[in-house]
Amino acid sequence: MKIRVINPNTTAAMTDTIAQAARRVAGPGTQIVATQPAGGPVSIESHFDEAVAAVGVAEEVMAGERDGTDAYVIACFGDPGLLSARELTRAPVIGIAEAAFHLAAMISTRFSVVTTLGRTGIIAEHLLAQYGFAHQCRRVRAAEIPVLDLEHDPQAALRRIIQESQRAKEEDGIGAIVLGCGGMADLTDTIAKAVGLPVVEGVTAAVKLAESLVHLGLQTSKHGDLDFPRPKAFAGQFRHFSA
Ligand code: 2AL
Repeated sequence: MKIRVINPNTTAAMTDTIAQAARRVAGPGTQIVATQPAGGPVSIESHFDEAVAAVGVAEEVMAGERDGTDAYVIACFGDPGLLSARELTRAPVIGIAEAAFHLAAMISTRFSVVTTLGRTGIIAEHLLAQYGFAHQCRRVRAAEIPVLDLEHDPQAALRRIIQESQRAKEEDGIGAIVLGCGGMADLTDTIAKAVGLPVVEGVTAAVKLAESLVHLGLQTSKHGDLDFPRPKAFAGQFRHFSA
């Protein structure tokens, strides 16, 4: 089975981190194809970044359709372009935030999210409400590190994430931590050991859920709103999306 893991930002080093985490958990029959859009923001830390990145995600799904892809993972914690990606394929498409929330809710009654910057917390809160997990999540916390610090200053970033996770354990009355960034995919075990709580990370969670859906023969429903978009003309820089 071929799973295309899309890093929605354009930082190749982060795509590598995500690819390694995905390959570590993938089953023996699974090929991980890790990609990133040709254009777009180097990191996703705002609603604007997300809006631009969502177009890149759609283009990566279109490329995956020409490449015989069995499932897709959107490896950014805002799940940018998740529903539009689902319209473009029959293959399952899984966002790392939704994957992490589902698994965290299966191993705890309450969890907290530890993400990068405080200003992106609202994105996770919107997703928790949209997906129906608002009640299980006690708090969305921020380590206050820019996303690219995970690549440029990983030791300092790790210290801040562990600090915030420890605070979550002491103050939030939770059973598990959810890591709120694709770039944290390699930190799960270290944080779990340091904090003494189960730590759920979305890239690995999404790969295992994608494998499960493919094994079960479950595909994205084309009955209703997730059907392929109605063919139409697109103008200007989006001409290539025209039917
Ligand atoms: C993210 C993420 O996962 N990748 C990225 O560029 N921005 N979201 C986040 N909350 O840090």
